Amino acid sequence: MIYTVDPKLKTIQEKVEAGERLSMDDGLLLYDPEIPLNDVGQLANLVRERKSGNAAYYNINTHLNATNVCVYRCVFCAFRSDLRSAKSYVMSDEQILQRGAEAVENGCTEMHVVGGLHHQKKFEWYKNILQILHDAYPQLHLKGWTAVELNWFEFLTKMPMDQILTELRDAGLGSLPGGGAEIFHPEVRDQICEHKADCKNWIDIHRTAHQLNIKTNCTMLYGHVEKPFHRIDHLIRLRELQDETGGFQTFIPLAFHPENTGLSHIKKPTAVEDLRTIAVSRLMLDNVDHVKAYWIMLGIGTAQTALSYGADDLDGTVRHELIYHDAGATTPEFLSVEKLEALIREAGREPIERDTIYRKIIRDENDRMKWSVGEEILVNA
Ligand code: V47
Repeated sequence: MIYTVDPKLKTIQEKVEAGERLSMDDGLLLYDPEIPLNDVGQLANLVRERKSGNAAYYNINTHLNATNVCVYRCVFCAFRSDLRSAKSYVMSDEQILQRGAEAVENGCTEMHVVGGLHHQKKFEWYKNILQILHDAYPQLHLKGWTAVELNWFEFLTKMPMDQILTELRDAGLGSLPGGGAEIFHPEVRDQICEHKADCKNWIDIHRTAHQLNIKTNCTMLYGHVEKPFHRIDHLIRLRELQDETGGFQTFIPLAFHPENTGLSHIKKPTAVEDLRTIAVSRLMLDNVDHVKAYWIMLGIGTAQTALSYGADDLDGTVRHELIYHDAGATTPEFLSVEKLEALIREAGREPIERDTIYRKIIRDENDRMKWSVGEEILVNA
């Protein structure tokens, strides 16, 4: 049920109610500051509840960034390091396995594995990270390597992308995270990360993954030098690939955090901007099932509110997150399941634990994972 919205939104409201697709102009109007945020939010909430009802998803997960050394110097990134900087690190296989052990001990179902493009590491080093983790802890879903890393592996190996992805899948890769998308439009991309994978590379890599039946996520980094036009253009490009393949599971709008970056003069987006971007994304990406309010980045209060502005997922319990914390995020390093569920309930939603590919997890009385609805999965003994 929608209350009265601004008369300028009448056509958009009719389209949303009829399940019709929104255009570039519609997207730009939704970003007009004169259009009340709550009106945009109500429309997004309609779509959100149509897709997910009252459910709000989360998972039990952890991050692994095996190195911060990176050949690229994206101006928005506070995490990367030069090869010889005092800040640089490379984890050993033992340290990586230790993280796997810790993840399993904490009941994690997912490890989010990304990092820098190390000047001296070969494709085999990256593949081996998945292999050793998968061999030791097959119950952990490895969501690993963004399209930017995959594009780097293509450069290193000269192998075709389907072969790279097949080798990684054989080693233990479960799905791809959505990072590295930033803003596709070259007017912006050339200013913030001119050397790395461009829009065509990013889209082609995700298309290849989808063709191999590997699910992926997608993201947009907003709140730096881009304008609303670039954001809507970005969302439309994602929507077009999704029409073709249906392989995106969730969209994650990522708010720029300026501290310790080459853009530290820019102010972090406000909660109002965050909520509007989540709502506009939900409305534009009519063919993507889920929109994540990544609490690490948004802060807990905004993430809770976002569950009524289009988002239906908070990401996870999260441990060892570095990309946002290096860039000034003040959110906790970790949230327990009890805390996450309480936050979701407080926001008026029903918490649902999911695995990485959005199967509902059922646990037994000893908290051991028994089932993902739809398909039996490993018992987390
Ligand atoms: O690609 C880097 C962004 C991304 C900053 O797939 C920054 O489930 C803000 O993609 N301020 C990596 N953003 C994180 C990411 C992600 C996160 C959570 C879940 C998933 C998923 C994916 O973080 C990068 C870049 O867009 N980023 N530096 C910064 N200073």
